[in-house]
Amino acid sequence: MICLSGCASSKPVESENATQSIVIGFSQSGTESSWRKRHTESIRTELEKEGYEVLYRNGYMNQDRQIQDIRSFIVYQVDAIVFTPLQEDGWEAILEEAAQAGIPVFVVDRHVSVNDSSLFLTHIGPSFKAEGNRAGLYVSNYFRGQSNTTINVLELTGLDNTSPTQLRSEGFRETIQRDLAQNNVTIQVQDAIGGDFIRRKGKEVIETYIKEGKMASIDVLFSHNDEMTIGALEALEETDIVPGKDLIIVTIDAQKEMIDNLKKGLVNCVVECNPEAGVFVKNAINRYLKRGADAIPKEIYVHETVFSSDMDFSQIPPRNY
Ligand code: GZL
Repeated sequence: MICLSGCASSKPVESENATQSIVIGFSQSGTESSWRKRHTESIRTELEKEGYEVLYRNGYMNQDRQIQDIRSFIVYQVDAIVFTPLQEDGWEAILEEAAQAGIPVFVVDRHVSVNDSSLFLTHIGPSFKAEGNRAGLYVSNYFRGQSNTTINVLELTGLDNTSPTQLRSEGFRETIQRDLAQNNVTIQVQDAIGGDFIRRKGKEVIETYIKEGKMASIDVLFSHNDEMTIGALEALEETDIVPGKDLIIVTIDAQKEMIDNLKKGLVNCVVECNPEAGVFVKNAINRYLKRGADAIPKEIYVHETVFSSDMDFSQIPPRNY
């Protein structure tokens, strides 16, 4: 049996050279973060190790370009399409073209919003809502010992119209107020401002917030990804705010640079978003080729965890991104 949980998979039953003829079209959304670059490398490496030919296209964070890339895979008559959508909507037409051509689509990382879910075979990726839950639980636990106070959160959100942004926000709001009512502690999101998952925009948002004299009232920064957090830390260097102490910082991805910041005490909690999707994608494609579409679940979650300043840092696995 081929696992779908990231374990090594057996090669398809056919002869070794059977996979030589298999061509996979891989449309990636962009290269905006170290996380995204590792995500790309993980998928390409695992599929090529399996003997598949991978046609890789970078969408440069442009949906029209991604649609053109997918159309080129259809014209080329690839055997399968691996697709990491930039945003949630606007994919119905091109996915119908792939379905008409009889080409299975494996959606990886962010979700697509389509009326007909048969237009893609499966979604392989993180549980973004769980990531938000973990961030919120850290914050509610951090302030558990306090009473009769209000904690203000500034949320630095990712790209609009994407499932990580939507679900991380939902998950965070679900858990920030956990078990605090009895101590009369209120944790509230004072502002949620978009930084598009990009370092430069994360820095600009915090610089503006500082200029407007609002940063002093903020107790917690919840940032949807490490790139924006790095930008925020750069902006804070121009103030007397001590990150990790005056300002509690919770961030998502767990890029190496951010784990280093955790160890230095510059941030307090780093929620892992696992970019190592390659093995999961490879196993799902192998299973499809060997046993058909019915053998593939609609959702395949990648495993991930959370790191914080009060843990034994030697337990943090090396970061490949
Ligand atoms: C989440 C992924 C996000 C990362 C960011 O799976 O879509 O996009 O958290 C990246 O680093 O930009």
